[in-house]
Amino acid sequence: MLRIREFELRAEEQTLAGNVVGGVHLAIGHEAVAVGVMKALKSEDYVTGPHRGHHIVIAKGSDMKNIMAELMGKATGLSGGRGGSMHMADVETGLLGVNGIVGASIVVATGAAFSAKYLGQDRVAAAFFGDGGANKGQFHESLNMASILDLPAIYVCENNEFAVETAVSYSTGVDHIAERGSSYRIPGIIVDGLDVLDVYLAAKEARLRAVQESRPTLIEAKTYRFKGHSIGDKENYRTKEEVQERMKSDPIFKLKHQLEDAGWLNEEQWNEMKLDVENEVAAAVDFALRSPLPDAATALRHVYSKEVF
Ligand SMILES: Cc1ncc(C[n+]2csc(CCOP(=O)(O)OP(=O)(O)O)c2C)c(N)n1
Repeated sequence: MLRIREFELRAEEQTLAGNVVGGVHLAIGHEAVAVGVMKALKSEDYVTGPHRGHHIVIAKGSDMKNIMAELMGKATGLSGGRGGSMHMADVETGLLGVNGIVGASIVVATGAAFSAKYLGQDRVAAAFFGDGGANKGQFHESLNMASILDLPAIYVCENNEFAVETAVSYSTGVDHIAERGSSYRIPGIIVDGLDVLDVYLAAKEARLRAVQESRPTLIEAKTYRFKGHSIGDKENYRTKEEVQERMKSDPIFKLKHQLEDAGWLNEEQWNEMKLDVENEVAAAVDFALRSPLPDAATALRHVYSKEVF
């Protein structure tokens, strides 16, 4: 979670310095959701995510150097510098892509779960998406399909209370998105998305259900977006005081205190860990800044599945 937090802070800095191309949506406040779910998954499991996805890509195991380079549109980026912050994929780690199209992550993971079942593979597919994504047709179509076909899928809604400027209480016809699981005979589980252990336990149970019963699960992780929708958001739809208040539930400090109370972490170890993380992310920024842009002659590559140029 510290690695994600540090990455996001440096990504924000690099964006404001003009070194990043395209829109950037920070996941500060979402760290526990990605880490809790990924800890419960196996490395061979498939994962998809939405436009706000750096935390998912990092937690699934991609190298931060390539993630930062992708943000800067560099040839060494995870998607060769062509996708940017919102379109990263890493076949090596099972990340089938974060996606700028709201709702798209849900259908891709449903297809991946179908493939795993069809091929008789012992793997599951998890889709991350926001509360806004849960109001798209793809969400309902996917949950219905996963239910009738008994797919090993895990649907993880990161409910951060807003879709751009629209509050979930205004846009959503249920009190809890998890309730929607019952429309499709899918268990809908609410977890504290600011508590990594709560997320982990629910995800572990969901993976067991997927593997042993080939049945899907809907997890609604209640979290909060500590930064604007994207960098540059004026945040006129909420007050600074509200954000300050909610930041008291920072998931990283919650875990830090739990570890300290258990006697498993002291100040020295904490500082050492922070320093390691700062060095790792500084090296990623340096790598990205020094990397070349893609060769213009390759601009039309990857446009078609068959190389035609
Ligand atoms: C199909 C589609 N419609 C609209 C948009 C514009 N858009 C980008 S992010 C976003 C809100 C998404 O909200 P949510 O799913 O709650 O995720 P969050 O940004 O809160 O993480 C919208 C409407 C889009 N990218 N794709």
